[in-house]
Amino acid sequence: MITMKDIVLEGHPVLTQVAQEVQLPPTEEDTELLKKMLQFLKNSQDEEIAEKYKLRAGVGLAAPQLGLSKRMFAVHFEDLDGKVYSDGYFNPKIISHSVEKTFLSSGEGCLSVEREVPGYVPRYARITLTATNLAGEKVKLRLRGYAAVVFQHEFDHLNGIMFYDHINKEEPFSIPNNAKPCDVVDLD
Ligand code: NB4
Ligand code: NI
Repeated sequence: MITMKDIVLEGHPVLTQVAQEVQLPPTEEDTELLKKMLQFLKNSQDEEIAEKYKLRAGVGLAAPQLGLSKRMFAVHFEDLDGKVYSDGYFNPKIISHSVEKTFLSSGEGCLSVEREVPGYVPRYARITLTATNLAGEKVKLRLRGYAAVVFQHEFDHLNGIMFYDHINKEEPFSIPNNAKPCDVVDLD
C-alpha cells in the first residue's frame, strides 16, 4: 500500500517537470499503480486506517508526487451537491475553461508540501476535461466549483506547477475581480 514515505516532497525534481503521456491501453503495471493511488486516498479518509499508518488526508494524488513523471492522477471526494468523484485518469486534457475564476476560501495545501502556504489560489470556475479512466473508458467531464478546483490542482502536478505558484505574492488574499469562492454559499 502507498504510505507517506512514498510521497516525494517539494524540492524533488519530478514535481517541477512536465510529465510524459501514458501509453494507452495502459500496462497492467500502470493500471495497478493508479488503483493503488485511489486506494491511498480512500485509506487516508478512513480515520482508523489513517491513524494506524499516519496518513495525511487527501482528495487527490498525482503520479509525479510518487516521483513518477507520468500523466495520471486519482481523485476521491464528494462535491457540495453530494456528487461522488472516485476514479483514476490517464492523459487528462483540459479542452475548455471559463473566464470566471474561483478559489477555496480556506486556501490549498498539498501532500508534497509540509508547510502552510496562506493565500487564495485562483482557478478556472468551470472546465471541460477529457481523459481515459481506470475502466479504460474515454470520458469528458464538465466540472465546476470545488470539483473543478480539485481536478486543476492534480492537473497542475502533471505540468510541474504547485498550488502556491498561483498565489499573489504581494497580496496573497487579494480576490481577482472575476473570482468567487466555491465553498461559500452565495447569499445574493
Ligand atoms: C489536494 C487538494 C488541495 C486543494 C480540499 C481538501 C485535503 C489534498 C491535496 C484541492 C485539491 C492533495 C494532491 C483534504 C480534504 C475534505 C474531505 C473527507 C473525510 C478527510 C477529507 C479531508 F484531506 N484537501 N487534503 N489535501 N494533493 N479536502 N478533505 N474529507 O487532498 O497534494 O496533489 O476525510
Ligand atoms: Ni498536490
